[in-house]
Amino acid sequence: MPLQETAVHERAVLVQVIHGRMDVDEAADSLQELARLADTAGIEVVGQVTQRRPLPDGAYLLGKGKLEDLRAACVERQANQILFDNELSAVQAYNLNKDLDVRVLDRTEVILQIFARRARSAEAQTQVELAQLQFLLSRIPVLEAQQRFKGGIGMKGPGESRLQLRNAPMRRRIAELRKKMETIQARQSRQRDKRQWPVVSLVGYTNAGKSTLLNKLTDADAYVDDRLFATLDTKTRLLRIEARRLLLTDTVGFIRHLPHNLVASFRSTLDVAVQADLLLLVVDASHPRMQDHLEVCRATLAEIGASQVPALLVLNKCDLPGAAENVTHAAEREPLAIPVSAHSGLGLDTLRLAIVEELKRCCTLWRLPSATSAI
Ligand SMILES: Nc1nc2c(ncn2[C@@H]2O[C@H](COP(=O)(O)OP(=O)(O)OP(=O)(O)O)[C@@H](O)[C@H]2O)c(=O)[nH]1
Ligand SMILES: [Mg+2]
Repeated sequence: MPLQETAVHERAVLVQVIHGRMDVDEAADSLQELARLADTAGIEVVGQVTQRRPLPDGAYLLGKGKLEDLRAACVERQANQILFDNELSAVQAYNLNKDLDVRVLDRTEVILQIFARRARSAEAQTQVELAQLQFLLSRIPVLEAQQRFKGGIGMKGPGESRLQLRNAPMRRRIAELRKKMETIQARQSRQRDKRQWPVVSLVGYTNAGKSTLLNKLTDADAYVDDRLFATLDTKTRLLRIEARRLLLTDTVGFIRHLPHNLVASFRSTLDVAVQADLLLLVVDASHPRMQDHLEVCRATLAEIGASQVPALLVLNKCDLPGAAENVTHAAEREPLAIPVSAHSGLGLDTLRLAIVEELKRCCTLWRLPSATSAI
């Protein structure tokens, strides 16, 4: 469901600067992804401006000429927002917002906006608020530097102390939220220690079909949508295989350039993956950039400390025509990958068997009698 809460109709021009050794095809896919993120955020995309340059401009990211093109495109298309696919530095964001008449956001801010509007549980809301405050704090040095300049070089000007006073409640709130998250994490960890059944976590790129797989395997009713970041609140369901039980958990999807603040703030949600006995790493096999998605997932798993958790690679959406080529290529590089279709049910029996084999091998809980006892 798109985010309909926005009162003003939001119309955006997308911007991307391709520089250095950036892969052109991956950049094109990333821009398409930004358009989908905008759609999820309820923002209509009305145009796009791209530029190739050896190095990004330190002050504006774009060159001066392109900046004027962008200004003209906004007027012509009646855009009230500009969304940059590149991450903006605090200085670039400040300059662009000051010089252009419309609101300027980068990819990180668009993702944060989606998370802020979609988070439903208290836990997800706390995590999002923490990420937002940390993001805001990262943008403040420029304002501080300006105030310092006004107060005199090398001196503590009145502006700086005003800003510090303004920051103080923000820092206090961050400390409060961190404490709250620590309490939640400690509670979750105690619950996990008491668990009787192995935990298998569905992880993977956003829109790969994790929630659909959870629903199909366990008769659950997790929210499924052809939009990015449909799931922000994790769901756990009991899965029975061969008269044994395990817990299957859905998680937040990964995406390229996932903001680090968000990863850090979503620690308690992502810990479901770190603490799992087995991961089902799900990718959309029908996507032309499947291999990039897989690399992003593995890098994110490493970032959250889950790269040592045993994992089965699941190639989903094999019912779609685009999947055949990816599956053939993957078979060479990843011989243990399991092609499935959560829609048609293809490959799900193989997946169940593979889960059992892997748990037998790596999970002591699976061998305990409790895994078969009555609920
Ligand atoms: N054709 C096809 N579509 C699928 C399959 N599995 C899921 N989908 C579709 O892919 C879209 C995304 O599915 P979700 O289950 O919401 O994906 P997700 O990985 O949970 O996505 P996020 O929660 O956003 O990270 C939906 O439109 C699903 O109907 C499949 O096997 N085949
Ligand atoms: Mg989902």
